[in-house]
Amino acid sequence: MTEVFSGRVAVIGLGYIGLPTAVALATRGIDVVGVDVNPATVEAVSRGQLPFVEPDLAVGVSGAVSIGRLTATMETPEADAYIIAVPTPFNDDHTADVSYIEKAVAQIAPQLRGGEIVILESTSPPGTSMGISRQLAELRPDLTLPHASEGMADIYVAHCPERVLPGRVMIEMVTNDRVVGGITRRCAEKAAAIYRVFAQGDILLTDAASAEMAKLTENAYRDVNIAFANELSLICESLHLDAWEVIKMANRHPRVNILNPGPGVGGHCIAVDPWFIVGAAPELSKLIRTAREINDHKPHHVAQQVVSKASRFRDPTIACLGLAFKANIDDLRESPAVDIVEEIARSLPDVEILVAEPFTTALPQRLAVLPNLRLVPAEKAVETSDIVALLVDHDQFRSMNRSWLAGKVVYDTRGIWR
Ligand code: SAJ
Repeated sequence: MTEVFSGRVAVIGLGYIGLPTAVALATRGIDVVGVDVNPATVEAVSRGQLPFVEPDLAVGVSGAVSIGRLTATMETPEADAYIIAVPTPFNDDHTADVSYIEKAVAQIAPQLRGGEIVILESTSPPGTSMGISRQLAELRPDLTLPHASEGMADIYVAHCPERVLPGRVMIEMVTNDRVVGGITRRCAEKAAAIYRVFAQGDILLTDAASAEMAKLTENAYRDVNIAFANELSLICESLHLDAWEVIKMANRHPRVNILNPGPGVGGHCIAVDPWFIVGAAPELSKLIRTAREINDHKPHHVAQQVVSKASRFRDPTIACLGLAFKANIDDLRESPAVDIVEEIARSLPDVEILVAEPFTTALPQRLAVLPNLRLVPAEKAVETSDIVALLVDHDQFRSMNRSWLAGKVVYDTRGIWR
């Protein structure tokens, strides 16, 4: 018979992944304790409120808290299952920083009585789940951990990477297929029983390192595809061709599917995860490394194109439309648009730059310190400017009255006004 979990779950890290996972479980009748180091997050969730913006999540959090299934705390409690969803940033040398995972594991260890499962959801380099099993073995020599046992272990350890797209998290959390990798087969089965509570997609069982590598591969694949598009866009620009037209034509071939060029690749996943593969096999990851370098170079190229267009004017004003890392979200962190605006403003300190971002009311600190930058509504930015740089394909910019652009020098990095 298919195993379905019942018991208490502690979700460590109430961020973009942990909180939706906690809500998905709690709204289906599981007792969930959310754990976070940030007191403001714990307070917000305890009141049934959202610490960040994500469609459909607010109603889920308030519902789960009001029915008493979701609580939040700063202390790791006793539970039957632990889901770790903390950040894995990278260090300056692009190696993964797994210190948040190690801290979470150190806090779980004293709570274990035997029989619990510890699931890593954070995107991590191959071998990280095995590292959790080893760390637990060191901290709890009284327990048998799965890496050290052919037969029954006291504790189960698995990796179940999330693959939800920001902006569609609550839908994709339920409908996406899930990869569940265990240190042993039994670990994978135990973990799958938890995701079966809410997942409607297939649950695919594998080993922990393959699950870790599969997740990194998904984002590296997308990064390489975008790098191909970005390289094409530079080539087309130099040949005075429209890259979007070329890609649109090529994509009509039944086996070609090139993604869109843009101002660079932002966010916390695609621009980060490929480095974990490079870190695991530096000599062999030539294409993956080059793709990262191509995508990382694109914001600089865009900024310098805008700067060179400005040299055609005596006293130009520049409009930069969009700061978010992608369309229709409010997340300005790790955004190529922010890098571009900063580089333009620093390269042209005497030029007024009007920035429009419908999803924010204040410039991020890095930009707020620059005296030649101002945040204004899109219409005003465009109206007052000689040069318009389109950096984010927000719906608001897509549907903008094109007649506003008449007579302006337009640099459309997303190909939405072609
Ligand atoms: N971008 C382009 N051209 C494109 C598509 C995207 O330049 O054709 C840019 C976007 O503007 C953005 C960046 O790439 O700056 C990343 O955006 P995204 O929408 O591709 O991805 P994320 O970072 O929001 O989410 C990704 C997703 N991974 C894949 O689609 C393989 C998501 O499913 C993962 O769960 C998420 O990473 C994650 O958490 O790893």
